[in-house]
Amino acid sequence: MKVRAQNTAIYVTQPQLPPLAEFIPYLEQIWANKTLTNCGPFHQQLEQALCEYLGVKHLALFANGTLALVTALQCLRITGEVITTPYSFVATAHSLLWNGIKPVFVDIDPHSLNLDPDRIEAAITPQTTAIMPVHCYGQSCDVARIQKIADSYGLKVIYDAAHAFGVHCHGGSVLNHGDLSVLSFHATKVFNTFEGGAIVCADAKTKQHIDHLKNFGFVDEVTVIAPGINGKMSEINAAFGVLQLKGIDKALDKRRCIDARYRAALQGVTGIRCLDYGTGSKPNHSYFPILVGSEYPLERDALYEKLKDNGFHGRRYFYPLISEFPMYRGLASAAPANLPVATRVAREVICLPIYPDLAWEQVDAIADLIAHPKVP
Ligand code: T4K
Repeated sequence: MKVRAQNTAIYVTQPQLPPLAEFIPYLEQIWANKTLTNCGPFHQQLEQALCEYLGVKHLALFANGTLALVTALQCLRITGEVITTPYSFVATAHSLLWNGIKPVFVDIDPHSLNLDPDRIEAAITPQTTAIMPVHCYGQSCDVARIQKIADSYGLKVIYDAAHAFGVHCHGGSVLNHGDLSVLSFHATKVFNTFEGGAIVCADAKTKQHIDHLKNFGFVDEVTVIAPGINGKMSEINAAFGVLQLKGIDKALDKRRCIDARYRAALQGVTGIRCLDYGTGSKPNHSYFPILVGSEYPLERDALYEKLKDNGFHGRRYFYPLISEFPMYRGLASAAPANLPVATRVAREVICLPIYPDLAWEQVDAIADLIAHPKVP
């Protein structure tokens, strides 16, 4: 049976959009008060609402996650070398280069696909000032072990939590670990504000400093304390976020159900591995990665193309590895021999479509194509 997605292609994700009519009153408010940006009422409302929803003390909104990462590094005055993962979106390492910092790539754990704590210490040098792990696919890192290593070497920890909206571990928000955590609210994310991001921090003084840094360094009309950037989120984005937050639990629940349905259908398919979130953590099902091993009858790329031929556009996040891009591949830590697990996983992964509006028939059709590959 050739299973073509009904007329339109199915992509790896699709933004969650409330009915347009529900957004109109928010726009009317913006039009009425004429505050379009620079931390207006919706900006303040969204910061407050997100702190409550996520269970964090302080959160500073940004125009996108990349600017938030760049600013987080500025906030903690990070210099020298930073240990990070090659298995992420390129923005993780780019934020280091934008700050003149040298990324040092460390391999990932084969189960969580996050930075492997067992390998961090060997990469620490006198120039190391921080660790920047990623909660990849919303799977929480081994935050306890990473913190222990950071504490014994006097390093800062900045989590790239772009995928980790609403994720819990050790009984609370994963965003409360490390010195700072950075979220992305891009259109492709679990919670989106079209474009957007945030830095989560634990104290009011740091939050105030971040607020200055995202507004050119201005403290008042005539005082600039640092070479800050324009990282502010506009009122339209913030208003959309306030509205979007109302439907977030429902959206997360649908994702959880899709994840479970894929898992059940793919269980026992030789050569296909689904990521195991383990017990004790609450994931957000932002992605549904499968690893296509050598026992599967098709190569990863053949399966990827087969899905595409049937209208299902998965994505090979994160292939190529960051360390394979031209601006990184010359680093000693970028050598494939230093990153055997990440190198293998990047060649095995396909992220399957997952988003709240994905129909059950599509989930079943995708799983069916994978479970019953017709080998030529
Ligand atoms: N750190 C990590 C670990 C990240 O994953 C990211 C971003 C960042 C930092 C940086 O955060 P931001 O500065 O972006 O806030 C996408 C996103 O652009 C990027 O935000 C995301 N990670 C990355 C993993 O994925 P692309 O180039 O793969 O997106 P694109 O345009 O191909 O979209 C994927 C699919 O989504 C499309 O095939 C169709 C669908 N789509 C996309 C958009 C933009 C829609 O249906 N509507 C849309 O508006 O990078």
